[in-house]
Amino acid sequence: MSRVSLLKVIGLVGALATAQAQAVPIVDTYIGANDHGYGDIIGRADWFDIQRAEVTRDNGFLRVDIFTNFVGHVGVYPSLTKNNKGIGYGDLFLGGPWTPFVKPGDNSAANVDGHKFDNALNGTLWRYGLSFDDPWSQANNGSFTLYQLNGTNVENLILTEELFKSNAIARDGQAVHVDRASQTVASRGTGTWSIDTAQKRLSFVLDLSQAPALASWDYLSLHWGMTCNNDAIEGGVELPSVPEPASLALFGLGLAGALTPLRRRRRAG
Ligand SMILES: [Ca+2]
Ligand SMILES: [Ca+2]
Ligand SMILES: [Ca+2]
Repeated sequence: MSRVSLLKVIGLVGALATAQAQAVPIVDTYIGANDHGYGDIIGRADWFDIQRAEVTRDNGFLRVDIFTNFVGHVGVYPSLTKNNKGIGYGDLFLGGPWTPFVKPGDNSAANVDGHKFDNALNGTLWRYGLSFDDPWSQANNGSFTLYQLNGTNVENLILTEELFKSNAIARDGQAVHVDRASQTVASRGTGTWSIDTAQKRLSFVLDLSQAPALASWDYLSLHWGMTCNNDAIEGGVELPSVPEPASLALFGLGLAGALTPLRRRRRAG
């Protein structure tokens, strides 16, 4: 094999790694409880709609992009919230395989496809929370704390209704924040979030060395909503295992090693 074809092989390996690391999409078909009869969005679609998420795991990092009209609307409806800060960012919750609750005996699309009876008290167990250090930040970027969630959802989480006054209509029953005071949650590290106002995109980037389990899971489920969950997205993806840079380097070395005797033989001949 000539040097040129060796470069071709190495280039192909690189291309394969790049292809495997492409973003995996989740389209928002999730309704969840309690929708109070409104369906996907309670209230203003131009403030609350979530369209989709994209998950990328590559080079030891996990990136989750949420495409939502909520970008740029932190702080709306201050009078409806107990802390008078208005609607803020909910945390991003991650789990293994997605197992949303479906009410038996109801074949409606809202139940079967929209999971309109699913909330934080049933279905998927969330194992990690990417928890905003300031959920009401007006900045374009900031930090989150990564929490490992070791108890039940009820023990680990703050739910929608805990943040709102009794006259507010929100998607109550949904996961909003990690309960940082709970004995069942443990801080494991930090990461960064950012928004792109033009793209209406909220992005989370996490160094997976802080959560080795997340680096190896074949399936990943997620939940995100603003604090009222007037829209919420949930779903699961299958993430192809991506060769780590170290494995690729070893593979490259192996190829080079395998080729060396060929060159020597050729010279000797
Ligand atoms: Ca939704
Ligand atoms: Ca939506
Ligand atoms: Ca659930």
